[in-house]
Amino acid sequence: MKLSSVLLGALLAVEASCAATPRADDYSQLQDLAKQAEDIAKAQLQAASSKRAPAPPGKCTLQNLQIRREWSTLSKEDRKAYTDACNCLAKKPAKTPAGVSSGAKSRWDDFTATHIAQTPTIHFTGSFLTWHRWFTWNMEQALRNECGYKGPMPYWDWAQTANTGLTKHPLFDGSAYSMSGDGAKVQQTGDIVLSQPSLPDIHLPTANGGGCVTSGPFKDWKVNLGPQQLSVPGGAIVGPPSGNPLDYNPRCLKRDLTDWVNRRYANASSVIDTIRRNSIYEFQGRMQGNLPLAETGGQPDIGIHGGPHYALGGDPGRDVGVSSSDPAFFLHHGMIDRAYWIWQMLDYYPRTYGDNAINGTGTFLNMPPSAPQTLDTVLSQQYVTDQSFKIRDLVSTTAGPFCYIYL
Ligand SMILES: *[C@@H]1O[C@H](CO)[C@@H](O)[C@H](O)[C@H]1NC(C)=O
Ligand SMILES: *[C@@H]1O[C@H](CO)[C@@H](O)[C@H](O)[C@H]1NC(C)=O
Ligand SMILES: [Cu+2]
Repeated sequence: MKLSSVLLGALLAVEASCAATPRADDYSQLQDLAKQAEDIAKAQLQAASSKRAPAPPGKCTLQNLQIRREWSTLSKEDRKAYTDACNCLAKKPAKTPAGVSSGAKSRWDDFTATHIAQTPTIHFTGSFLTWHRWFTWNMEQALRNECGYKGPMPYWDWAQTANTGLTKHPLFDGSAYSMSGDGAKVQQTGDIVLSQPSLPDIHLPTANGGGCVTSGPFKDWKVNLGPQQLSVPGGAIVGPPSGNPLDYNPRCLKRDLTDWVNRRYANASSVIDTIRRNSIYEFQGRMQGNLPLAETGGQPDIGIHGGPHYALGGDPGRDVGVSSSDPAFFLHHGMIDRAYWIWQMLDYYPRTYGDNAINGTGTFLNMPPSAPQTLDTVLSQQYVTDQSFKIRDLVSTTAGPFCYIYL
């Protein structure tokens, strides 16, 4: 308590001194906030260990803390090790019973089947941030424990790709050290149209891809499940051919890397504007693009969560439930989790365990209406893992099962 108020005081002093000096651009503001978050997290771990009590087994310390890093800062070898592990996991047998999902053929598909099945109870709910934090961590653990990957989950910094252009960035340049690049150019006619109750429709342009990914580590990747609700050019929404998104429907990975969408919804200012929101309601609402228009400057928005999903484009990029079948999903959710972590660290206790820690019910936009979720709500990710956790155990990146921060 005492420590955090000292840190908060220091933080406010930093902010005050910033206001007096010329204003840094939004990207460097974002890096400054990340640095503050890092310092606060490390000071907390330092304080916890300075009691000199032997740490209980499994406890997060400065010694075993993992640091998650942005893709382009990894060595080529480390990038290759990551994509090799993804391809390995896509060859391991599924744990999901065929009676639950006949299309789940691999361990990777266990993740997507879980994400599809739970889509109505993990998006626009109280659990959105913690569920996806744990999901991303479960992928990191599967890559490490089942496929020999040694590093932490990398992340996609959309504020960078908004500047460089997606295909110009090492993440999506299509090389052997990327997450593969754009899809082949196919004819796409009409916009992508997104609808939400009580908000105007949003029209997104298409770009220069739309077809199968042609180079890099994932050129032979298979999307086995879905579509569930795939937005296609012209405004239609396409469902599964069999009627069940968990059925087997193998197809290539399609992308339509769309700089316009990345720049419009997930540039550095969008990230800053999200992190500067005070309440969890505004923070996660700004992130998912479901705040009332009065709170988004009169323009409907899809937020820093929706923006990069639709900037990936294609199939499954434009399909909420199946989106985790594009390997880039987990790097996107790494950055979502990084924004959540930075936001939490800037006012740690209230935003982690206190009255600003959770807001929302257990159903998509509260449809159908359901009870508010709390820190005692239990989350499951069967058949990704047999473990289940209370949300309370998933709110800190340095407690519960977790021990990581971001650079
Ligand atoms: C960057 O993000 C801000 C805030 O979301 C938005 O208003 C602005 O239009 C975006 N910039 C571009 C170039 O689209
Ligand atoms: C979330 O916060 C908003 C704004 O404070 C509030 O109106 C709403 O009732 C809260 N939702 C739940 C489920 O508590
Ligand atoms: Cu999701």
